Amino acid sequence: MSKDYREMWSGLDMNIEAHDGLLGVLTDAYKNIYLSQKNRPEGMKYFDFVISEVHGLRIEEIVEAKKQGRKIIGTFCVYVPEELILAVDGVCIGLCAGADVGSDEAEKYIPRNTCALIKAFMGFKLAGLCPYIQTTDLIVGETTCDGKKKAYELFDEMTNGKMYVMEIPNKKGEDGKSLWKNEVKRFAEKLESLSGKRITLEKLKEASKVVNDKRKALQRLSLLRANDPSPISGLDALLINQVAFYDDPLRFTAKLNELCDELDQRVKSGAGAASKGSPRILVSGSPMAIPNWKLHAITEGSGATIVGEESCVGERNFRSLLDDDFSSLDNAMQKIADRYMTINCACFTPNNERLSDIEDLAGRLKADGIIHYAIQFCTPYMMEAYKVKKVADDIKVPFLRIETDYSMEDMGQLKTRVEAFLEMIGKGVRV
Ligand code: BJ8
Repeated sequence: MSKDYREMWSGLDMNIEAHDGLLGVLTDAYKNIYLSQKNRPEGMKYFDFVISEVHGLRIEEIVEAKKQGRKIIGTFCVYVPEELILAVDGVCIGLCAGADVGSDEAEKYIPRNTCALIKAFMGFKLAGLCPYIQTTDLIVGETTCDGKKKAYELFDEMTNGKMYVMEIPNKKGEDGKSLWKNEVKRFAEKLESLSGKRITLEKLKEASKVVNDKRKALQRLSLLRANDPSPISGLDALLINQVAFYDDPLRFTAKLNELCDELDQRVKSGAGAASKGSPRILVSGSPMAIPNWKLHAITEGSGATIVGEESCVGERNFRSLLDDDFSSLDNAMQKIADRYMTINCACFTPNNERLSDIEDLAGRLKADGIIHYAIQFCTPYMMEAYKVKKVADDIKVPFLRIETDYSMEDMGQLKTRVEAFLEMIGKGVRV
């Protein structure tokens, strides 16, 4: 970190000693997993810097924004419309956590067999380790999986009433869509009353451009990964997708486009993260919040390249743009509601669109294998793995199903399974 931020963290009521310990562990993990990679693009230096300052400079910026009267809105789901937050000049921050921290504390409130993502966001709060949660004015939850829904009730207590929950339907029929449009409007009103600012058509158009530009840059990165060799490792691409939830959106988009310019050149010269012809893997399933790099580290450490993530920290976040040609505010709310309904989360039933997405993506990225990743106890994605396997069988792409948590205990076992899978792909054996 560029300077000592302890005073700022104390002001945010964090546990400084435990936080120092966490930063030490994360710095070592980052060195081992990220900085040891070979042939990284120069443009990754920016993202390395962002990570080195993820609890430092970025928090300082957010604290400053707060002093200027901007509202800080924390979210846990890509269903929460970022455009609305930006339209009231708010700062939108993803709060999902990807490290096994504070689980013991979390388990005093929630069952042991809760998914690691939920345990982690609670654990980070209870252990006083997340400066983002501490800066928020509002934390937006959603009625997606049962674990999250019930956890938000407890999180509301833990954060002294900061929670606001959007109702997301379970089905995408006409009733569900109309419920969702009302929820989008209700959220817009909530943001207006919180910030004291009106959402005008002009503001919404500006905000939509910012978010669409970010999505376009992420789409550009995704398309570049379709090359053989991919000009960037899956680990680096995953990191960029994770940083997309924290960084200032304008700066993020500019830096990502700069990186993509460099990747264009790498494609022309045939430079890649791994050698041409190495196995290309599509990962599909539960989201991987920062610093959950486990599966990518194992898979790429075994000689494959991860070329895409059918995940909310990945394609589901940026796949569709918002049609921002609004004719009125009501029309804008409709278009926002429609755009978010195109996200194909396993919390919906049925969710066959996700299967088509996976088929399309596997084809476009020329995937040699699909690894289905579910966080242990994430029932929606664990259940859908069966149907995803059927798709993989239909398109004759080898399939591996993995369920794991954030601990490192099963690293050896996972590595053995992934290596065996890659070996089979290499031999052309169906699994
Ligand atoms: S749109 S995937 S971001 S809900 S891993 S907490 S599902 S038990 S995160 Fe998600 Fe929105 Fe859907 Fe995407 Fe529950 Fe599963 Fe845990 Fe999960």
